[in-house]
Amino acid sequence: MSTANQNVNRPPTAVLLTNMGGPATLDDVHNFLHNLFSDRDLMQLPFQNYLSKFIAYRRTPKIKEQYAAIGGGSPILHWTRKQGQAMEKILDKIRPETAPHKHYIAFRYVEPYTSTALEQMKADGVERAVVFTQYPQYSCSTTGSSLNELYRGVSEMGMDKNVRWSIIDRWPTHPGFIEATAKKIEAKMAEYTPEERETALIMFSAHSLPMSVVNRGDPYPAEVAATVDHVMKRLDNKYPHRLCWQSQVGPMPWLGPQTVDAIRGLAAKGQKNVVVVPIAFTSDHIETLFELDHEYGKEAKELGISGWKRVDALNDDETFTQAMADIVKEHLDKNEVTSNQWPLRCPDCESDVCEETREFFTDNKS
Ligand code: GF9
Repeated sequence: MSTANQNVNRPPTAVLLTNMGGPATLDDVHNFLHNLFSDRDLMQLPFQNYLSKFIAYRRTPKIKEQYAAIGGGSPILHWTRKQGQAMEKILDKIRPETAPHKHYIAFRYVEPYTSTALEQMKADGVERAVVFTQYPQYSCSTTGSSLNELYRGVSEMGMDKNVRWSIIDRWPTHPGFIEATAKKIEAKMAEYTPEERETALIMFSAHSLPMSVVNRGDPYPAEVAATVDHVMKRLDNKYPHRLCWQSQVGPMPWLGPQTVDAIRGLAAKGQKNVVVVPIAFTSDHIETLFELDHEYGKEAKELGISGWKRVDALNDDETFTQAMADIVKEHLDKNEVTSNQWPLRCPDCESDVCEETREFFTDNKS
């Protein structure tokens, strides 16, 4: 095969999967939290070097208990590797021009850190890299933070000159992602009797944001709503639905309605059958496995929501890994550098890094 032969000595086309990451073991919880509260792209605290240590130290016991309850650690690395391996196999088939494709993983708060991924790419002699955020919807607190960290790492390691970079910065309505999500919902609905299904409603639940971030102009709430709208269209709007926001912490105002309040309100109105859909994360994580299953699931059942069900995360779902490969192929086919949304900073953004990161990933013409 001539195509295969031509590609033997070529360095791989890198597909860099970025996400926040989670503590793989209970011993990793403190470091994970310390890194999270040290992230100045996520939050600015007074005396952050000291306060981040203090907050992490104070919160570690409770978070450790939660991870203990879901099997002793976060499965995100396990699932991301599976997704990456499946994706690269499909990509080699559907896009032989850029084969071989190799996935790398850059987590923001645990190993493999961005610097680790960049070292691996350097060792492999990578010359072309596609950054593929694993958050479907863009938020400055998630994808924004990962890309700022990547920009810093690329500059420090001198990988700005000899690597051609492009980014897939969001994919909230990609048809493959919508299809995979809709299928997971249908599979859950099939567990009801026809009578139960008739009165079921869908509650989409996404991680909330502080209102200060929303009001700065963060695009995440609108992009999550766009995902929800596309999924509901795909389901022919067969069920009533609501979008709710979970996991808020601390005293400041967050985007609502809160998932837990919606559960209480619906229970009070006599709702029995509720299918909750985690919509902003593609693999199992503490917010679904602990918060939705253990905490809210328990409360919902106690309040009379006897038909409480949680839709499975996409994990290694084949429709989804095919969608991942399609997203990268379409990006490469279009010779895209960024989405059209990427260069526009939040109307109220005052971060210098956000400006530099945007310049870097925009000027770097493919
Ligand atoms: C988020 C997804 C996951 C300070 C709290 C003390 C801030 C924050 C988040 C979470 C969005 C989508 C996570 C802050 C400031 N955020 N948590 N943002 N965002 N805590 O901006 Cl999938």
